[in-house]
Amino acid sequence: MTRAGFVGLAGRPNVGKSTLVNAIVGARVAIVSERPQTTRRAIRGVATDAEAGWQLVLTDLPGVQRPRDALTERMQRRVEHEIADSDAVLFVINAEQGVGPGDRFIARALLGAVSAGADARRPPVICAVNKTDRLNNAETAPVLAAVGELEAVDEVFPVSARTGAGLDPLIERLSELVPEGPLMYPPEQRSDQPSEVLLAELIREQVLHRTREELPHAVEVQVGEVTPREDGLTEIAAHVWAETESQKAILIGKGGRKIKEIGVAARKELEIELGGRVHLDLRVRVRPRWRRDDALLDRLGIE
Ligand SMILES: Nc1nc2c(ncn2[C@@H]2O[C@H](COP(=O)(O)OP(=O)(O)OP(=O)(O)O)[C@@H](O)[C@H]2O)c(=O)[nH]1
Ligand SMILES: [Mg+2]
Repeated sequence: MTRAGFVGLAGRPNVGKSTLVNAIVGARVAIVSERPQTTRRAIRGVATDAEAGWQLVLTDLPGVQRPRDALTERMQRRVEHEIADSDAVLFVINAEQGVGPGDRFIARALLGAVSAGADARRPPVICAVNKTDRLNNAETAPVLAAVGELEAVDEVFPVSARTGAGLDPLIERLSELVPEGPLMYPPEQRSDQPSEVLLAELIREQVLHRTREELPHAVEVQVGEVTPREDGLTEIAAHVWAETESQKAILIGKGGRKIKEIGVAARKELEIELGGRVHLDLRVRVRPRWRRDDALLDRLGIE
């Protein structure tokens, strides 16, 4: 009999949840950046060991924070739902920063969410103490001890999503925690995202790497036409939205330099993803207050 189930990610922004999901899945399903609040949508990453007979469906989620607008409110609601419906929770903490008030807040929320389920079933909370590559063993030990003190946490695993250290025992444990049942996705599938969403996210990742201050949060990318040509080149048209004219001007840059730089970098990533040459047409548009526009968030698939 195979085992298969859902693992919901929880943790403050920027602790490395998406990096960890990519590392466990073994493919890039979620974008990663040094900016907090990179992840906006719940993304399922699928890790399968067909030989051992298990499948983990990892739900990468936005970092938990105080909601500020329709976008962050949706992000928060989604997190609570996903966590309550999981077979196990993977709670990620940044080893470098140790256990802080934000982590305690999430730990309390997890205790509430996991015991408030209709059948009062409590999914186990496994804590990954991430970024251990930044610390030595003597520095890591007190963090592990502090995490062990959290009431919500059942088990603790020190890991580095970046180097892969500590991942095998964590994955093995998670595979034991999901229930017996048939695999939910074909073994070769890595994610449930529609292709245009992943492509748009790869473009947004390059915007995040190349902009500062309020811009990373104000930008959204939508991929429109994707046209494979006979000669093997794929034409991709995408809109990059900013919220104000001044943000638009920064995105475009002097003489169009900034958007060109973003376009060149994004094209390379899209070519890796699609395994062929890409022509990318990026248009910058202003869309005032898109983060507060419920109808638009629906269309963008941010539920
Ligand atoms: N040194 C080190 N850096 C890491 C590790 N894991 C993630 N990072 C870095 O931490 C930053 C945040 O990583 P993300 O995976 O985007 O974090 P997240 O928790 O998904 O963030 P949000 O989506 O904003 O909630 C990036 O710059 C990563 O490269 C790790 O194990 N070691
Ligand atoms: Mg993320």
